[in-house]
Amino acid sequence: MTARRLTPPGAGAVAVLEVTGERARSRLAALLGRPLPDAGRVSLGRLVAEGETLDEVLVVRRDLGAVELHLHGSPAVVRAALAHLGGEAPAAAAAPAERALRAAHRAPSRAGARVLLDQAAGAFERGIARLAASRGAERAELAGELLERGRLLRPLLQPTVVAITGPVNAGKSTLFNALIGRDEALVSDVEGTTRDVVAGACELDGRPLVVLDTAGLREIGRAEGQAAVEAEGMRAGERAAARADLVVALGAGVGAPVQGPPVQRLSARADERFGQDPSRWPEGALSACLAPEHAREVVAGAASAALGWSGSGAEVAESLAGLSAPFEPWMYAALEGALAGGAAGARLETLPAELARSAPMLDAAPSGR
Ligand SMILES: Nc1nc2c(ncn2[C@@H]2O[C@H](COP(=O)(O)OP(=O)(O)OP(=O)(O)O)[C@@H](O)[C@H]2O)c(=O)[nH]1
Ligand SMILES: [Mg+2]
Repeated sequence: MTARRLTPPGAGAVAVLEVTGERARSRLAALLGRPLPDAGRVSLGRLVAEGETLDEVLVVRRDLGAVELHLHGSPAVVRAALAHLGGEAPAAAAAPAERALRAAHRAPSRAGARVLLDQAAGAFERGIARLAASRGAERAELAGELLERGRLLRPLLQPTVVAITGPVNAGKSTLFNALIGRDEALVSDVEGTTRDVVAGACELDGRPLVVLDTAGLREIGRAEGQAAVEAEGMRAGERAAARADLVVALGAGVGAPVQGPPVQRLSARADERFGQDPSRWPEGALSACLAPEHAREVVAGAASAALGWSGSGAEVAESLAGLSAPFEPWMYAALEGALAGGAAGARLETLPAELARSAPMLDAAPSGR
């Protein structure tokens, strides 16, 4: 019997261990002093070892056969439980359905979790079986469909990094706060308020984002003292923007255009120039102060245009319901590689086996921690 953590190392409200191996169920039942619940059921129990109660736990028998123990999330309790459960298992290779289930546990969006749960429930395997049963041009077509679904799914599983740039006082931090829904970045009418790159997570139209607020750009004279600090902040902002998936540039461009990611120019503080009624503002104008919800919509529209998104995350999940979709980055690369060789290519021949292979969990905790 061994156990492996399904939750990340460290303290938390709960820690979930998956218990597997020889006689795991009977030995676990002995530690709990009662039979395990039936498959698909949950029960409350006490984990007792050598007469000492380690924790009150939820025992979950998953349909896939594994048993989960949901402990309280103290690292000391988890260490003691692991010691009595046969130690921590090294990360084992898992089939795609199992990996999809694990990925669903930590999916950054509801829509993404929904598609992953479908993959865990058999959609992925059905798609691979169809692929395996096909030949030549038909297989290339099926692989093309899989790749297209992967492209739709990816922004639901991997946050899109959006950097907000522009001159000082453009309203970047105000927009940042409106997007993440909290007043986290400092806002003031002092030019050069933001120095560090500030990151915040949010969902926009059901897609997960990481938004970066950056230092405002302006010409500064001699780079000494405070000015040197501000100049360093501007450079940090430019580096962050160059690595982002999308740059939202507020106001007329000051400084060089960013290399790399697509840039959408929007005009902030629209109330000051166009009045109080958002329906009268030109396209791309926003006021995160006066109309934060409208500002979120404007950014969502800009992101969709630049990144080729169509529909909301929930609509994408709906369109993929019950269909197989690749969900790990290497799967997209495998599909692209196989398709690049054409319908008669050797990689298309081996593609079904390649996609169906077992692989380690991406988030496996290093053993010994
Ligand atoms: N009227 C109006 N004022 C705004 C709007 N957005 C921001 N402001 C004001 O503009 C000033 C600057 O806003 P910030 O969000 O701090 O601007 P910033 O671009 O982050 O500035 P730096 O960090 O200095 O580069 C503050 O006084 C805000 O209250 C808006 O939509 N309408
Ligand atoms: Mg700012």
